[in-house]
Amino acid sequence: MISEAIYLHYLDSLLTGNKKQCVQIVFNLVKNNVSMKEIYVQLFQRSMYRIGQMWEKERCTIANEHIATKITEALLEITTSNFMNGHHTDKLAIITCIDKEFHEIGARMVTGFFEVSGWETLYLGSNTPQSSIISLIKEKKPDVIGISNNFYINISRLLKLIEQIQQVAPGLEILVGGQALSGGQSEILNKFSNVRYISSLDELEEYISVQSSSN
Ligand code: B12
Repeated sequence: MISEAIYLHYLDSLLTGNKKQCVQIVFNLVKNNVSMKEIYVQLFQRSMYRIGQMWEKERCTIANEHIATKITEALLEITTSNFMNGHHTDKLAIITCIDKEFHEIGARMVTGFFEVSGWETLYLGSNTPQSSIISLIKEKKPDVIGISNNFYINISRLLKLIEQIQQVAPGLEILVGGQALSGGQSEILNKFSNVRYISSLDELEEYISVQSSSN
């Protein structure tokens, strides 16, 4: 559990662009055996959601948000590397955002969970054209594909991508996450087989643990 004082110190450092202070706060948490999930959710996710609210109310600038995003992305890489433990499975996860989806921090977190569980991962990040995702699936034949969709405008692109994936790789398990489908919207995925909406990192952790122990 990350205390309110640490969170507020981190948020303030993020908003003032004090990367060194942010790094120090995260290093101290890692040293004190705080879990990767707690750092991801209680520090990175919470602060970025807060910055989203502030941005909406014009209580911070786009520049503040961009700086915070860049610091968070750097810290995500550093933090995840700290939790790698040499564990290895032969399973492959491809994690991507859909075409025209620019929010990639959630997808990076999801990749981090697969990485520390020993999976091979291919992380494509934001704004990936549908045709490239399809080619990669055909070439790499992953065990699972994770798709991130945060901006509601992109839901139709998500549905088209799922339809195409199911044509080229009928049995492939598809995980979908992100804020566009939170709050009950994920029901539109019920018509697809092999598609699972994952609403939290707790649920993702559970999924990976079950899959990692199966052949
Ligand atoms: C940073 C940011 C940006 C950055 C993104 C940069 C980057 N490199 O990622 C930039 C500047 C590009 C941006 C652009 C825009 N943004 Co913006 N952005 C944000 C902000 C502040 C933070 C996003 C973030 O990193 N969150 C933290 C991560 C960790 O959370 P997450 O993505 O939800 O991920 C978690 C879960 O959802 C889940 N998950 C996510 N993906 C997946 C995938 C799988 C497979 C699984 C299992 C789980 C999973 O796991 C994660 C961990 O728990 C949010 C505020 C918010 N509430 O998030 C707004 C927000 C997402 N943006 C918003 C908007 C409206 C926009 C713009 C339209 C603004 C504009 N007018 O241009 C554009 C849209 C661009 C586009 N086409 O995508 C809205 C979206 C509303 C909606 N739901 O549609 C938000 C909510 C802001 C708001 N309050 O209105 N944005």
